[in-house]
Amino acid sequence: MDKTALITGITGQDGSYLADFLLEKGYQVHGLVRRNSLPNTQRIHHILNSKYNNVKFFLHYADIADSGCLVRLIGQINPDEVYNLAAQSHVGISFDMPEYTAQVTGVSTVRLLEAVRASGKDSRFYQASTSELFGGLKDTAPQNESTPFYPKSPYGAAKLYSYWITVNYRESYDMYACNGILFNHESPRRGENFVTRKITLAVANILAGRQEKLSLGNLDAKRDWGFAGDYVEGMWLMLQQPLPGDYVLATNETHTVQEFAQAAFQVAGITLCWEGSGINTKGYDKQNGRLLVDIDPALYRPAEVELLWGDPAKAEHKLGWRRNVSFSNLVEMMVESDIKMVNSVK
Ligand code: NAP
Ligand code: G4F
Repeated sequence: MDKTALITGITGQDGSYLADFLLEKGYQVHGLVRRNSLPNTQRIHHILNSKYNNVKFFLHYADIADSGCLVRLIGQINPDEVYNLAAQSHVGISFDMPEYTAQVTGVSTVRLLEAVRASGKDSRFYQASTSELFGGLKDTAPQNESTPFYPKSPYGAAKLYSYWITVNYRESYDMYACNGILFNHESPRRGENFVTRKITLAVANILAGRQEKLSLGNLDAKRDWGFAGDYVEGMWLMLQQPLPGDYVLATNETHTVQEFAQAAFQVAGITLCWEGSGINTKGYDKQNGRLLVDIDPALYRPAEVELLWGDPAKAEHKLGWRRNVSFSNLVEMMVESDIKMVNSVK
């Protein structure tokens, strides 16, 4: 019989790729969608218009902060696998909404775990943990499953609770529950206010004459950026093992925000040359001297994670997981997709 999966956060970047992946594998996929005043299903539009809709693909209105609907949904669907991807996932915004982030990104995980436990079914549980857990460690890199945690934001602190409550339910109730400690992963479906997508969209808009320049915050932060499509396979692999565990997924490479911007403009044929440092940094088009990148100090965070660089050796050895898309291919994929998208809008 086909397996059944429930995905919270199905309308997000990862949820949409995971739904594609599981449907391809023959799963029946259920997604939890929250009510919005405008449709929030753009990333799964292609599935809603496919042969899968209402046959193998079902959406349910619910909210991860509402225990009643979680208990009801798990009871109705009886999933073999539950992927908990829903979150207020923006680190910068978590400083503006710390209590809300604690509720949605932290406490909601125990709501869902309790709903699974109350159902009495042996659903396998995936928790979307994050490299932000390592946040404040400057000298420990690359980071792996044994690296100590030191979150640097309300988002990181909320995810720390989710990480440990997942481990706690595994140990206390013998649940098959896993944490995927995922380093940054991006794609053409990435939200527009994360730095990679903000950059690739700006390149496309500048090229089309629709934007004058790009303003960024901290250019020196380093991130380990992979492709989201590769990472959803790792989530699934974690739930197919004889025993549950916690795994880092990463590329084992790190790049600064400035390097990402340089590479993205280069895909569009623009070489940036840089002047100044810190908040006075400016990026000019080498060919004509036009100012294309500057710094908006308001985009700096109250506390910054300077270095993320992950070691995925455990996932590679135990799960057989590999990333397929390189840094340069990722940048190229995102810029090209945004150029196509911007050009298609009249
Ligand atoms: P995303 O694009 O921001 O998607 C978040 C999803 O959560 C969206 O579907 C969103 O719904 C949903 N959501 C938010 N609040 C909700 C609520 N109260 N009730 C129900 N659904 C709610 O994030 P992502 O990049 O796909 O990341 C997926 C998960 O992995 C998140 O938990 C994130 O924190 C974690 N993570 C991401 C990365 C990364 O680099 N992408 C790395 C490590 C961990 P709407 O569409 O309605 O907003
Ligand atoms: O793209 P970001 O907002 O991603 P961040 O903070 O690393 O968080 C993402 O990855 C985490 C995994 O490590 C996830 F858990 C989390 O859910 C999310 O998906 O920022 C990346 C870096 C930061 O250092 C930020 O300060 O870019 C810097 N940055 C510089 N200018 C900017 C900007 N970030 C944003 N969002 N916007 C800017 O203009």
